[in-house]
Amino acid sequence: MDKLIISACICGAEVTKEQNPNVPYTVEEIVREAKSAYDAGAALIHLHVRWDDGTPTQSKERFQECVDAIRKECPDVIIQPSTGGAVGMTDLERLESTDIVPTPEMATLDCGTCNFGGDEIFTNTDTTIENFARIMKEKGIKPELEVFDKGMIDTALKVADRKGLLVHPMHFDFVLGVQMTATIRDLVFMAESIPAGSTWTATGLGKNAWHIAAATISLGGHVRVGFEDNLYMEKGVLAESNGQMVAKAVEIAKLLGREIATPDEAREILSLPP
Ligand code: KMH
Ligand code: ZN
Repeated sequence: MDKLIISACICGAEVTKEQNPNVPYTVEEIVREAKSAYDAGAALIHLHVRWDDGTPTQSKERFQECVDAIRKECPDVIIQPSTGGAVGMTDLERLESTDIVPTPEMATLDCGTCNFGGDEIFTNTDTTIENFARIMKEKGIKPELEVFDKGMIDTALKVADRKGLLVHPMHFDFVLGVQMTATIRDLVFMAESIPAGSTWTATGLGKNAWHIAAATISLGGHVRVGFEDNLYMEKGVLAESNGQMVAKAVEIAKLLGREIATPDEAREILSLPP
């Protein structure tokens, strides 16, 4: 089994300080959270950014500022900007995060449209997916294929892979508990539904975070934890930092006998250039 890559989704676009005061908004807070995750064992930071008042943004300038500041504290960490942004953003806005310098090693590529709670719809048409895949391929960015259910794996293959827009091996992130239930049966179903040779990460939203992490570590997948997906260490106990959640994932891995990948080991596992 490969060493375990821990991704930290430190900020997100939806969670707020009202829900957990440790959710970062400012550049300083985002760097604090990235460093806490990195110091605890995260090899990869999945990055959204905010304006100081908490409003999510895909501003290229804000991404550049945050990435430059994170880089000073976490010199070798893999930084993976979101191209999902927040519900309602245009495709052009969302792609701004890929325009930073140097070009990011990875970025997310969301592979379908889904309900996002209440009246919110996170829209990713086939045209959007194809365009994002083409742009990432042209720029040499490895997409993390965000899939919220099995149909999105099929969509990624139909819309992008069959047109030669995805470089193999592919990397998927299973986001369970938004559109699809977060059961172990579903996790195994997802892991068995991706093309042979692909790598995968999984995350369980909210109360699903920890059983999905434990099962994923056992199955040989990689794990994503952080404020974007979950604000609690356990029922009723708010997380103090992303680092605290990464440390819990490290502890589970240790109990299960799985070693943790450094950023450079993660690059090798994900077939990223060294
Ligand atoms: N905030 C969601 C609308 C991604 O980062 O690519 C989209 C999202 C997925 O978080
Ligand atoms: Zn995200």
